[in-house]
Amino acid sequence: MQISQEVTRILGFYDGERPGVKANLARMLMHGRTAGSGKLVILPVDQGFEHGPARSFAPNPAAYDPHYVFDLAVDARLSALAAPLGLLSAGADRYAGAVPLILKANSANSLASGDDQAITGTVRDALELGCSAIGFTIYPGADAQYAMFEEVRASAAEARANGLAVVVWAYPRGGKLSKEGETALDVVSYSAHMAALLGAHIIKVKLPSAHIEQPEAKAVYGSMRVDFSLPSNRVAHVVQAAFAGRRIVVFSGGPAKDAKTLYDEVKAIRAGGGHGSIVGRNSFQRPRQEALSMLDHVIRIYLGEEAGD
Ligand code: FBP
Repeated sequence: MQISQEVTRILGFYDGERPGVKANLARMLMHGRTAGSGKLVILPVDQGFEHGPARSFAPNPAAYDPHYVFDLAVDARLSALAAPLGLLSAGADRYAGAVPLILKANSANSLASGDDQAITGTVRDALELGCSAIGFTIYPGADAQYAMFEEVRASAAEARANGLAVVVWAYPRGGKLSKEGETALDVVSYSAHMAALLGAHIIKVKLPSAHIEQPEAKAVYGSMRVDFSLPSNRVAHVVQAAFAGRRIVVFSGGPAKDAKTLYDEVKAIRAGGGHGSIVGRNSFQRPRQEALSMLDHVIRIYLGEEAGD
């Protein structure tokens, strides 16, 4: 297989990285419908941990079955499937080689009161499952953030030493952040930057709003003379915060929404130079055919195949 020019360009951003890590980044970037384009469309299914099974799967009960989500990722020809240990273990053998896997290695749950995480998977687990990458969530702003950073740094070092790429879900919350602040432009870009500083190869954030949370940042943003009312400019700013585009940044789908809203967001991600989407609830909570056609549309937007894009 030839690695496309665009993927070669992106891999060049990871100067000095181990060949195994680069090969695994290439494995995801050269897989599925977006192969070679430099874009990633990933299916994350860790919401059973984060939100509980009923909130996650009751809207489309077929998705309670791990094989269903493997089939969805394979049939939609996505770049990767990201999930916790148990879910991946339930399908990694049967679907070996069918779709790159990302082991989501820490998890929170909605029954807890604080914003903290447990380590729920290891580098050894990821290697045994044949994963391309290992993923961690950090909660910048949370009271437990420093312990989380240290855990991620240690596990990321071990992952890289074993040739695995590292994905960081950067989800600001807790501490002195307001609810609105969790998706504020300054806070999301700050979090993406910290994920890059922690050694993430791929950074996952929520689409930022135009709100600026930190009083100290307001003057700086005001002086930038960029129209941050435009979602694409906000995406471009987050990508800039991730080492001036030298790190892959993908944006989450969020709670289920109508298809047009989702497509408009994807158009903004593409226009702003984002590297793709990680779309969970908006895909597996829809009936299978509807999910496949929605993902097809998302991919066509990224590939520039949609009229008007
Ligand atoms: P969605 O597309 O369903 O938003 O999934 C992306 C994701 O990052 C999941 O991996 C994670 O479980 C979820 O978002 C967390 O969402 P929230 O912060 O709203 O609890």
